[in-house]
This record gives sequence, structure tokens and C-alpha cells, in this order.
Amino acid sequence: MRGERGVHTYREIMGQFAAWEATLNEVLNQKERLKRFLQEEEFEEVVFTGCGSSYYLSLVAAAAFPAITGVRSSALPASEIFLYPERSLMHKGATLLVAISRSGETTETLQAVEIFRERGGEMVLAISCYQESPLVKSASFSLIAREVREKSVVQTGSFSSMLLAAQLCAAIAAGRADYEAELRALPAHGMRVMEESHPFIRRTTEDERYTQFFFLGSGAYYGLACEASLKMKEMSLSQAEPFHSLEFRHGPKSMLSENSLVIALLSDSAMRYEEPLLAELKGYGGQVLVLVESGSKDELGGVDYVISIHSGLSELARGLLFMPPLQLLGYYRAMAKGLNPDRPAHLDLVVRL
Ligand code: F1P
Repeated sequence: MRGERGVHTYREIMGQFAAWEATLNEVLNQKERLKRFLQEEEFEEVVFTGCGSSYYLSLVAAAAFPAITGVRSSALPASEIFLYPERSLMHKGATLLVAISRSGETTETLQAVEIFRERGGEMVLAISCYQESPLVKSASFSLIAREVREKSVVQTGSFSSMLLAAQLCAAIAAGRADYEAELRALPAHGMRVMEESHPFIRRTTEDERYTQFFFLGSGAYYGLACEASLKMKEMSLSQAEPFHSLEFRHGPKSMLSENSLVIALLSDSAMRYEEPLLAELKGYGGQVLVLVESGSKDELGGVDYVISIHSGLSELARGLLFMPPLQLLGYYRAMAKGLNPDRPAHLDLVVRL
């Protein structure tokens, strides 16, 4: 599969808004069936699992699900579930396992489902892009982002579309029509945010001074920071690390230099604490880029760059809008370094053990 560098990744990043629209229709068409499935068994907790990007998606979903549904949730890499089942699956019978995998073929995720069932677990919800995959075949119910057929090894539109499916699932489980309406508005907002931020992202990422990237987020935005950091790593082979925002003070800030770009995803809940942190980081020589609902550089502690998304949506609905610009950040850094973001070094489309 040769060709121009990055064509697939670029197409998949830019095409994801149509995929979101299709995913919304796909899930909402099954709303009544999904509701019945979720009401079949009284589950007391939800465990989200996956590998790589799909694990980071699990982190976002597990942080958002309790806030929407009131049900306790956690996220674990699939390998941790099958290696340490006694610690990971403590509430036999009362757990909903949500297994997430673009391919539906990743061995660790399949093994996590197997061990869950062996230990008496019954409810498995699969979120994937492929109906005919082994994961979907083994699940009790599935949500498929079937428009997504990525050719790039790196997950972009698949991540955001499957995350949207997970968020819709929370809205449906809780009967939250208000949250569902917010999610329906995302494709239009996504396209607008992308149009507004694209030239800026391209310019910033071509700046060769930046060799080190730190991604900060708290709550549900931490998983997004992890995924954005992984995009930067995989595509551009740059040093990139995610942190819970306030954890950055506890050691990692020592690594800041004039070659660092800190990318902070600000949330309403944590902003009061995150703003002073950004002002502090400015003093250590790095540059700071903030993604936020709205705010100016001065209002945000004198940071260097701001992407304001002006969505009018709640914190948990709007997080998804940060992802396309953050994916582009990795893409353009890779292009500027002469790399091919479609095919990261040593990485395969599916990891089979
Ligand atoms: C998980 C994953 C991807 C990554 C690469 C290797 O895949 O880690 O996130 O981009 O393709 O596998 P999946 O289980 O979501 O298909």
C-alpha cells in the first residue's frame, strides 16, 4: 500500500464528521432495542475495556458514564483484565462489560471478553467498526460505526465515532434527551471548529522548535489528552506525554524547556485550578496552547495560543470537538518531519498475540 504520504490519515480525519452523522443514525435507529438490552439485567457497574486508542476511549467513557447515568464505571486495558481477572472483575454478574475495538480482532480484547464470561459475566456490549468481527459475534449487543473503514494504521475517525456511540449509549441508558440532543449537534460543530482551527494548527506544528509535547486534561478530558498524545507519538515519532492536569506540577514540569509545547484541554470543572497552573508553566520557558470553550490568551493566564470552540454545549458533550484539531496536530508534525502518518514505525493495524 504505497502512495502519497498521509493521504489516508488526512482523509479519515477530515471525513470523520460524516462518520459521526452516520453513527448517530445507526445508534439512534436501535434506541429501543438498546434500552431493552440495558434494562434486561440490573447492572451495578460498567467496566470499559480496549487496547491502545480503544483503551483511551474507555478512559473517557468511564469518566463520563457515571456523570450521565449515576452508574459506577471504570476503565482497564484489556490485558489487565485477562491477566488479573480477580482484581478487575470483582462484581460477578452485576457488571456490564463494554469492549471497544476498531477492528474487533485484537487478541487481548477478545481474551478479556472470554475471561469475563468464564467468571459468570453475562452482559457484553461491543463497540466496533466491523459487524462481522469476532468481538461483535461474541457480544450480547453491539454498536457499530460502520461508515468507518480506516486504511491508516492510526485511529482517528474510528476513535471519535466509537466515542460518540459510547456517549449516546450513556444518554439512552439514562433517558437523557437533553444530552442526546447535544450529541446530535456535534457533526455541525465539528466541521466548524475544524475550519476555524485548521490553518493555525498547521502553522504551529510546522514550527521546528517544538520537539517535546505534553498533553494535559482532567476528568473525562484526561483520556482525550492520552489519545492526542498517542497520535503525536505514533504519527510523528515525537516525544509526547499525557498527564492529569494538576499532576504536571508533581515532577513532570521539570522537563519543560524552550522546545516544549504544552497542550491543555481546559474543563469547566477544573478550570479554576488549571488556569494558575498554566500561568506557572509559562514561567518555565515552554509555550502553551489551550483548547477551551471560550477565553482569550490574557484571560487564560497569558498563554501563547488559544483554540476556543464556542459550542454552547456541556463539558461532557463538547470534549469530542477537541479531537479533530488534536489529530491534525500529530498529522502535520509528521508531515513536517518527512514521515508517513499512515504507517507508523513498527505498528500493525491489528495486534494479534
Ligand atoms: C487497538 C490498537 C489501535 C492502534 C493499532 C494497534 O486496535 O492499539 O489503537 O491504532 O491499530 O491496535 P483495536 O482493538 O481498536 O482494533
